[in-house]
Amino acid sequence: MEHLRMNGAYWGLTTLDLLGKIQVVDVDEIVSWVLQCQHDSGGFGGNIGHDPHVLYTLSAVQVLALFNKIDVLDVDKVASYVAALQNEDGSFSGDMWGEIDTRFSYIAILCLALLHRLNKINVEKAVNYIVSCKNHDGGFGCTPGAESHAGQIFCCVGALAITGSLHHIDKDLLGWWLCERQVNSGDILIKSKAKPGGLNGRPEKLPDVCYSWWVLSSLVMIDRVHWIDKEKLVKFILDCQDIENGGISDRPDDAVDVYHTYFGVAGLSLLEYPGMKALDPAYALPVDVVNRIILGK
Ligand code: GRG
Ligand code: ZN
Repeated sequence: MEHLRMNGAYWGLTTLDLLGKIQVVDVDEIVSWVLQCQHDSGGFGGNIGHDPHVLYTLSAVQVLALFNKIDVLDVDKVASYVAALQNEDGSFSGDMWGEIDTRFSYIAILCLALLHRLNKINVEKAVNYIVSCKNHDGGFGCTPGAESHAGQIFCCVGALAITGSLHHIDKDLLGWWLCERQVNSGDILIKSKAKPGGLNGRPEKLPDVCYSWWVLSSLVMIDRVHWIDKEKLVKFILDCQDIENGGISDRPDDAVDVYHTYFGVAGLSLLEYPGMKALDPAYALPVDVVNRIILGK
């Protein structure tokens, strides 16, 4: 996991914050480590000495946002790094090597929104590119014509939500595709040895706890979360917790990891499970953090 330690920091620390336990960590130590991962270009690597990429740049900004420490950054420098990744057709590359993906569109838009620098990119072109990745089933893929996948749908819906462009979505069509991700019966359920109620990422795939975030947050953003059985999903997530060490796995009885622990807790938060903070479905940060940064509250 060394190369994606910055993502791991975002997953672990946001989980702690949702559980009301963020005070157990040493803020100065974390902020100092985050800054050591920054390059002269303004972008961040996944760890000290690793190449910069927009994926880790967003996680770095999100970690600093959790601690109300965005002001340790040269905001314009970070924003320039992100903005320079926009291509002529409105799409975004992930880094200097040029891979294009709607994940990077979402990441760039979210990162710039958190830095109050959306004016540095062509938002209209960015939105048009995302819309060009919309499929006939109502979902979105990573590039135009690519298969709909719940992870990409989250990115595209999130980016459209942040830019006030959700009118480009056919909410009933997409809501139908998304709610069909709940696996309640059939061969897939037998294969996964899981109880009904978990969500998968596309048709005929196994249910997995992380889709409790990718699918559910999308359903919340398009106001169709009541189209799935929330109680069954809560049971599925809780069934994936290792009650001895506390972590959550992708499916019952698998090994736990910090990624699935975060997205399990994030799903429970969206499901209004008692005892956790609310998470913003588009900004992927606790609602109080988003209110402080975006609304200045
Ligand atoms: C700030 C929350 C946040 C995210 C940043 C990185 C990113 C933006 C979004 C990633 C979206 C995405 C593509 C998620 C899917 C991840 C995943 C489980 C991929 C596995 O895909 P397959 O096809 O697995 O290997 P399945 O489940 O289909 O078998
Ligand atoms: Zn997963």
